[in-house]
Amino acid sequence: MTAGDEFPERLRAATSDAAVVTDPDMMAGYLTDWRHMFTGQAIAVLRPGSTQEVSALVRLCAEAGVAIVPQGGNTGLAGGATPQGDAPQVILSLARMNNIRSVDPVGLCIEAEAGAILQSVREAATAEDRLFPVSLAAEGSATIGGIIATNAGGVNVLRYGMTRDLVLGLEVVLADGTVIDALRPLRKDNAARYWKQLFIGSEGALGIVTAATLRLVPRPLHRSVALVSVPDVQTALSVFSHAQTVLGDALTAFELMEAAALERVETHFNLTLPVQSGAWYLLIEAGSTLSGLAETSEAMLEDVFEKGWATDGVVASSAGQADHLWALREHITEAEAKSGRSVKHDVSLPIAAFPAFLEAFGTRLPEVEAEATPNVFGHLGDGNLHVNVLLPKEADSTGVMRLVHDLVHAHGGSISAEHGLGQYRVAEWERLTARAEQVLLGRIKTALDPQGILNPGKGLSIKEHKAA
Ligand code: FAD
Ligand code: 2HG
Ligand code: ZN
Repeated sequence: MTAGDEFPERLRAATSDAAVVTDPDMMAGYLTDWRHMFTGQAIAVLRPGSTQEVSALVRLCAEAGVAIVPQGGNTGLAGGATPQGDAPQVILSLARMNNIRSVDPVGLCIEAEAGAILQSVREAATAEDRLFPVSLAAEGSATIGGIIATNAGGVNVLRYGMTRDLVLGLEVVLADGTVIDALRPLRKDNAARYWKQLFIGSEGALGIVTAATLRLVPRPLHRSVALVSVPDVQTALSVFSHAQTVLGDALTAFELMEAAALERVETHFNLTLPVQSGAWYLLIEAGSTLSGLAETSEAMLEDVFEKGWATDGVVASSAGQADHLWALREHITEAEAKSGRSVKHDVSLPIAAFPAFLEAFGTRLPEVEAEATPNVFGHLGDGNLHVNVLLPKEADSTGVMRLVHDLVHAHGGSISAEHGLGQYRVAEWERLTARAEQVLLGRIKTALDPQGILNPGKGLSIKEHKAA
């Protein structure tokens, strides 16, 4: 991997010493992903302090034909922020660009730089009695640029949509270094056509997000959180349907977890499950600015018990208890990581298809890998479950992944609901995505990044997808 020994010096000369890291020890943490599945190589880690520096660095990389791997908090679960292959490349970390520039509680928006930590943005909104709704277990490290580049979901999609639905304005640096500044906080802007949407969810393969104007919502003052156990997923869907009927727009989260997933949390963390005797558990949250929520939520849960759907349950009676119930849910990913090797499947399906899908999965998994252990949980209300599988060290993961993705395909679903393709799912995406769709995306890629220097080897940047 080389672009000439003097290349880092040229980058430094155009920016500053702080913006170009070449010390191997300082670079190490940027070269491996959160799951420790992928490790790549890079000439340098670039840490620009401003949009102008990002532009200058990208321009020099484009001239030298050096590929750029954008990186935010490095919490992605698909290896998208880790260099792939032998081509000369640099990591471009947005970490130093972490200012929250303004919060407008009347216009309901917040402007932040790409490296701003999601949790800080949520706290800045709360300080003005507003809510930035994207919430996920990695929010203490994930960045605004990262959630935009992955179109992150999280636990509030049911009510507020995915990150895409919350971006009003964007500032982006294109593959040739051009800066597009469109941080306008407008809710209605047909003059901008649709270009912003191209960058959201494109995993750093079309441009580098340097700042964004995000939509805020009024902060629900009343909150109700319950954990209930149900015997099966079909029953979970009955509870979901009833919760929607009774709570309507107030329903903000409807999460499903299998018992074994929570048992792993209890094993690895000091957290105790306050509900017993379920094969599956539901974490249900409702929020409202209006009073009367607690009564409505309790009435809904009483119905659920009367109908015989729930076997046990608890309603949080304090903010601390609510946080405890959420902690059980939010520690599943880390408990899985502590349990050994796993194959992750980030599946979305038409929601009614889940019972049949999971039954087929349960029957066929042992046929493919006798030692496999499922770890299923996720955002049932969004039609998105993480159908993860724990495997012994030596077992072959390809057959398991193919089984799950073939079932997803057969049930009309998607193999990446919220985590993205990264380098983890590219081959499967190519296998299962219609050629015409791949060529369409190749044309967009070629138009925006003709040299193919933005995040090669991840999703959109695959050479074969370039239009002939
Ligand atoms: P990174 O990991 O650094 O990068 C992710 C991708 O975005 C890469 O392709 C990278 O090249 C690109 N990128 C990063 N910054 C920029 C930029 N400024 N411009 C252009 N491209 C950029 N995800 C969910 O959707 N829902 C969840 O509920 C969820 N829960 C999680 C829980 C845990 C414990 C962990 C570890 C991860 C979870 N994730 C979840 C995945 C991850 O947190 C999200 O994908 C997050 O959006 C990544 O943000 P990041 O700043 O860490 O991005
Ligand atoms: C969640 O829903 C995240 O907690 C992570 O999307 C899922 O670990 C996973 O596979
Ligand atoms: Zn998730």
